[in-house]
Amino acid sequence: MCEKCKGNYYITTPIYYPSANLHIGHAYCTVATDTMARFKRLQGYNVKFLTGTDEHGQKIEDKAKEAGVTPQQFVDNIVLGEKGVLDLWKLMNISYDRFIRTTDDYHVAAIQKIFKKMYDNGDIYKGTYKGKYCKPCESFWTESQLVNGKCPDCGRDVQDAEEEAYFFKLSKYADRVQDLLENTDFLQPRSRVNEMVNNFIKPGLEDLCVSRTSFTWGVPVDFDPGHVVYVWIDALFNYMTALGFENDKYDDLNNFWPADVHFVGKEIVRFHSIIWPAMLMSLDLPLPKKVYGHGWLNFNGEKMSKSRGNVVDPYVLSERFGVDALRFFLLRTFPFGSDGNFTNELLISTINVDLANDLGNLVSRTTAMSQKYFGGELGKGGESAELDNELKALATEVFANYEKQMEAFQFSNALAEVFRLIGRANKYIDETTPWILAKSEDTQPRLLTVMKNLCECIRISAILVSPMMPDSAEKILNLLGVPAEGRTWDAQCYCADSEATWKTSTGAPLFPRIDVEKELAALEELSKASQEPVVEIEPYSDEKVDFDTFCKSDFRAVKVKDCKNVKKSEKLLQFTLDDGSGTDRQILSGIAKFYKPEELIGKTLVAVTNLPPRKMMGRESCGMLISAVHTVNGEEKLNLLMIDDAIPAGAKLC
Ligand code: ME8
Repeated sequence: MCEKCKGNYYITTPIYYPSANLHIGHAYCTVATDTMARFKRLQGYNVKFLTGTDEHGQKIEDKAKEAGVTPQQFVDNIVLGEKGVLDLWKLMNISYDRFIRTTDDYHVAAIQKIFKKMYDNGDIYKGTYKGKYCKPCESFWTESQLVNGKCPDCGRDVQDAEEEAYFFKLSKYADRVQDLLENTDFLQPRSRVNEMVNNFIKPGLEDLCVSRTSFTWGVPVDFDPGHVVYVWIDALFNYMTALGFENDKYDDLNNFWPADVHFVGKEIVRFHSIIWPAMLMSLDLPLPKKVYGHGWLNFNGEKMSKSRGNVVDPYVLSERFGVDALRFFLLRTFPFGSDGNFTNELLISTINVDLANDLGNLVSRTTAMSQKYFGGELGKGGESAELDNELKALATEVFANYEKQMEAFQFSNALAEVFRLIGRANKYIDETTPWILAKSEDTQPRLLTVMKNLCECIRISAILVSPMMPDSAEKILNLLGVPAEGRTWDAQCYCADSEATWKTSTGAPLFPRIDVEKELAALEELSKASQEPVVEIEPYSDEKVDFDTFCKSDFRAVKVKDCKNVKKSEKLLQFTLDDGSGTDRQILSGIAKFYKPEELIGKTLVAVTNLPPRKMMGRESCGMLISAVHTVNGEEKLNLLMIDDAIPAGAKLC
């Protein structure tokens, strides 16, 4: 630990499955972890922020097979390829200190040693696995754990599984894990403790199957060929191998283990709060200080997935709104421990209200006035008033509350505090009316102090939002000309007295206001364009038609000699057709919505010619043209049946 540091701080995200479908929900946890890491660095901690990818397992093996590549090629492409995992974290400005891939050699070798150690100490033993397996979740379940016969985590079908396997003596640690959960702050938020104890521990913890033989894409058990280590054992130990546990690649265990916090999504709390501590207990290793189980982001009330279109694609969203605005939205809007409902309306209104109106306006009004009244140079001197003390007191209070909320991972509450100060500062402008103070020489000293107070409120707010919006905070501090020493955590004390000076400048609006209607329409279009179209066809008829009746229908090739719209009808087209008989045939068809008459002239179509003539809009129609009908995303589509022009008019179709 360096002398100036407050201490070491180790924080992790779950390591992601490199499937091609990373959406904004995946980015949520990593953005939150990044924010916490930046906050701790700001406070003066020596931070290690770990993220990475969880690359083994049957799911990956299957996907690679489908794609016709090796599993290693498959994961390499998704981790390192264009718009892959690494690109995404770059885009989202994720300041990780280390990135682990579970296919890294040092990790694989370490997992083999770890597995052997637990085998040697008797906590891993060989048996036969009989039960259910959920492939998408890579989870084993007993019959009693299933919900309506399906995987209790994802609700999908499970498969029967029976094979020789190694087991970890999870049951041996049930009491110790229960005690850890119930009697310490290990698992947060507290509501998750009951869920774990009541749903998993109290019904009886069974030993965990920790090896597989039915596929090969995993860490091989080196003392028993054919077995690969269960992917969750491999994945969970990443938190320690990335620090150098059982390998020489790194040497950070003494400084950073135990971890200060693992941030994880709620569906993987079970692995992190039951299996993970039990395995660490087996190896007599210190336990992480905390596991925090955050909620899920849903999209328009439904579980988020990339198949819902690219409106949940972080690339699309950050291109339209900016990375900082997106990061801010995720943290400001949804309490970290609960589920949240992501909607485009909410995203746009948060940007407009908080960022454009409140913060953006405060910065642009202040810097514009400082420029106008003082040429951007706020020198020494000034005149204070009672009102200033209120601002100062609020800034001090906000700072303390913010810190408390951040320590509890309550990012939305922490930001709400900052916006109390921003709102108060905007009101202070209205109360002090700088434009009136500017009119008289006598009120210049007061005007100077007002401007300095505003700059100070903005400086403090910018420091406090910097973990969430690093680039924007830097831009704001640059506009205020704040030197490096004024950007630190310790520079929080409110200082707008007569000695303070500022050199401000003006710039383009930081958060331009978004036209809600226009943007929503554009997003809707984008979403439609990116979604798999929903094609619907008419249901099949159960009613049978006898063969002889069907054969009576006279289908003929007909050539369009003329085609025109029928006056006063939006629907009808009037066709003059050559049907090979030497006399023109007239057919009316309600397809004007789908074709322009001139497009059809000369085409060879199919008509049923022996239907009784019908009158439509006073004109006779002798037959019916055949077309294909279906709907795409609820919209009716129609295509006339067009056949090869080489087929002569009148040819019978049978
Ligand atoms: O679980 N909202 O990987 P993963 C919020 N490899 N969080 C979401 C989300 C949403 N809509 N969708 C996904 C794994 N997540 C394992 C972890 S750790 C040793 C191994 C979160 O790629 C999810 O909750 O399926 C999880 O925390 C993370 O994204 C990675 O999910």
